[in-house]
Amino acid sequence: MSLVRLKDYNTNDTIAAIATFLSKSALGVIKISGKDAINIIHKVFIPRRKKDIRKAKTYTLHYGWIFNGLKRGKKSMVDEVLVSIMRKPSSYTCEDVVEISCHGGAVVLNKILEVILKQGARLARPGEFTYRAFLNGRIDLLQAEGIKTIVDAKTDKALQTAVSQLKGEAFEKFNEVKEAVKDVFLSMEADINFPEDDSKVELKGVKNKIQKISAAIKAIQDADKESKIIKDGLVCVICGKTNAGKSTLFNTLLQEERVIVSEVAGTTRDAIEETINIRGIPLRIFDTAGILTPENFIEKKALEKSSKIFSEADLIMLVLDGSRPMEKDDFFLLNKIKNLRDREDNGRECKKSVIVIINKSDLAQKLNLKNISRIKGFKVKLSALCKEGIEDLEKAIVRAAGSFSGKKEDLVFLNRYQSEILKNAHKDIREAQTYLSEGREIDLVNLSLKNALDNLGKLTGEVFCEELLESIFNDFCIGK
Ligand SMILES: Nc1nc2c(ncn2[C@@H]2O[C@H](COP(=O)(O)OP(=O)(O)OP(=O)(O)O)[C@@H](O)[C@H]2O)c(=O)[nH]1
Ligand SMILES: [Mg+2]
Repeated sequence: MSLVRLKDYNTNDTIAAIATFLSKSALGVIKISGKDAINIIHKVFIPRRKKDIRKAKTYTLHYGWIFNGLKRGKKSMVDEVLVSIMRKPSSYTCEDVVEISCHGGAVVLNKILEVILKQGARLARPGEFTYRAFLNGRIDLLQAEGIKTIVDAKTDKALQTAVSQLKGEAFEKFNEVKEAVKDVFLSMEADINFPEDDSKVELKGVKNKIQKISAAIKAIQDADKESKIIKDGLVCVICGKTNAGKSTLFNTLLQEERVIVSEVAGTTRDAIEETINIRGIPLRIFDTAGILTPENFIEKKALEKSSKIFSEADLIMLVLDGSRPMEKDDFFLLNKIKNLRDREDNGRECKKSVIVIINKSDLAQKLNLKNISRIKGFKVKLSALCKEGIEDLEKAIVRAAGSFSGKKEDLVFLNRYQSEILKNAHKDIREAQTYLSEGREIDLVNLSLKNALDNLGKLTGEVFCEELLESIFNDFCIGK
């Protein structure tokens, strides 16, 4: 979809769009919003009871026919419909809104839309209805993001969180932080302007307040990260040496023969992604190549790909072959995971969960479990081939994901741009902290606080930011 610029969202005209899927379905809905919405429907609608639709009260339903708007007659009829009238300001957009419920199907929907456009409505751009709701003050930007998430929700949990965001809870959270920053900023400002005043700001108190603000922003950032997992899925990589049974496990989890499995070492070359829902947690699961010492170009590429996914994954599932003693490649991967963990302990890496899987439990076991005792993480014995022990793995996945999935009331959905702005606000606050601890001029501290205020204001919608608006509304579908 091409990028829509904010200037294209003219708010003076009347917009229309198909709001439902363009496929064979029982019902379809077309929305019209704007000052001419009711006039337009009047020109193309024949109510069964010969009432004037222009006089219809708000929140009323009208049965009748859409015709082509030219000549009334049997041939010009397009569809039998129900028209709902919602007058401003109590509508989705706060403007006059008309919704036409017609029969589903691409032809009829397109035909009705065409008739409406001919009467002077303009085809709505992505998210334009919601954009008008925002401009007219009915929703804030965080609620807009919440609406988008409701539409995109893949799991119950994502839906619940998005709904609470829609109720304005996220806005409250950001507003609280912003007010706290404003408080400190104003007290310092007063101190700069009236230095002779007795009420000199007490620096220790200020430091404490800023510390609290920093922690509050950090908490929202953590919640944002968790929410992204709930929304987009936990990125999970299946790694292990060749022939460990990675692809077999991948297929078993997917419950289909998605990838090729064979006793030839190096069967899987590419990284293959699928999304599955394990007990309510969406997993973006990757099967990767087991090759660790590439001998040709393809194998080199395969290794590069699996390494990249390994580094980006939230959850690592290391598959070991229980029917064989540990080998060089197993040790290599175990060490890689251990190093990662050590870096995490030093706070230099973001947290990853690890599940060590001892596969082929149906065969005689030759793997020395001592070798994996030093790895922190869940350990599961299973047979991917015989589908035994898969329940235990699922339980481990849920527990591993548990370290991500916080309480739903703490979560918040932000788009990438919003996350970036929040990150900048945090940077500003940390800068203010540094200046304070270095005993720098109050002016300098306040400059950082001012920047933080600006960034937080963008998130609450108080500060106009074109790029942010575009980033939100561009991602909407047309008709929302
Ligand atoms: N007995 C037994 N054999 C298994 C099990 N899991 C996998 N295998 C066999 O092990 C061989 C390798 O399995 P794959 O799933 O292709 O292994 P992989 O780890 O994906 O291997 P590469 O793609 O080459 O890295 C196949 O012959 C599988 O049938 C298991 O639980 N028990
Ligand atoms: Mg494979």
